[in-house]
Amino acid sequence: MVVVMRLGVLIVSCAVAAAGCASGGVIMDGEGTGVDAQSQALTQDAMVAAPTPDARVPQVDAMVAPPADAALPACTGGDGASLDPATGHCFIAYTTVTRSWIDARMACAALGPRTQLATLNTQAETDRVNTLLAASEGWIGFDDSMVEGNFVWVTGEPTAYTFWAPGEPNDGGQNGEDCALTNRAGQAGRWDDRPCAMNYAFVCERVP
Ligand SMILES: [Ca+2]
Ligand SMILES: [Ca+2]
Ligand SMILES: [Ca+2]
Repeated sequence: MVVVMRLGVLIVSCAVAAAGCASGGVIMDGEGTGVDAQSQALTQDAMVAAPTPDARVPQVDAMVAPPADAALPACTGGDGASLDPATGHCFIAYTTVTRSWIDARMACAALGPRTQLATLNTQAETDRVNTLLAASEGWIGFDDSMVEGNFVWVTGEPTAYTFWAPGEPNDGGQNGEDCALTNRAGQAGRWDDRPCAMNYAFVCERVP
C-alpha cells in the first residue's frame, strides 16, 4: 500500500512537474520522502475521517465483546462442556459414566443451583448437546412418567419444539418407555424414549 501510494504520488508529481522526471525518478523518490509521507498522512486521514471515525470504533468493540459472561462461573466439568454464547447456558456431558434417568437427574442437580438434566428447547441446543455426546446416546430432562404420552421438561419449559426420531416416542417394550434421550444412533441425532431404568450417558444444563 505504501509502495503503491508513493508511486501514485510520484506519478502525479511527474505529471504536474514534467521536468526532471525521466532523469530523476529515483532521486525524487529519495528527495521527496518527507513530502510523500505528508501526502500519505493527509490522504489516509481524509479516508479514515470521512465516516465519523470516533463513533465507529466503540461500536465495533461493543459487538465483539462478550455480554456479561465475566460474572458467570466457567463452563467446565464432566467429560466435556460447551457454553452457548447466545444464551449463556452451559451444557455438561457425561459420556464415560452411565446412569439410570433418575440417577442422571440427581447427578445434574447435585452439580449446583440452576443445573438440571439438559432441556433441549431449540435445534441449536440439540445440536450443541449432540456434538458433546459424540458417539453416545444421552439422557435429557424430558419424560412422560406422570401422564403417559405427555412428555414434559424437568424445568417445566414449553414443549413446542421436539426432535423425535421417526416413530418415536413409541413407549416400546413390555414395560413401556418414559424417559427421553438424544443423539439416537443412526437417526441423525434425533430423540427416542427408552426405559428409565436403563443406563446411558447424560447431559446437564446450567442456566445463568
Ligand atoms: Ca435448554
Ligand atoms: Ca411413555
Ligand atoms: Ca422408543
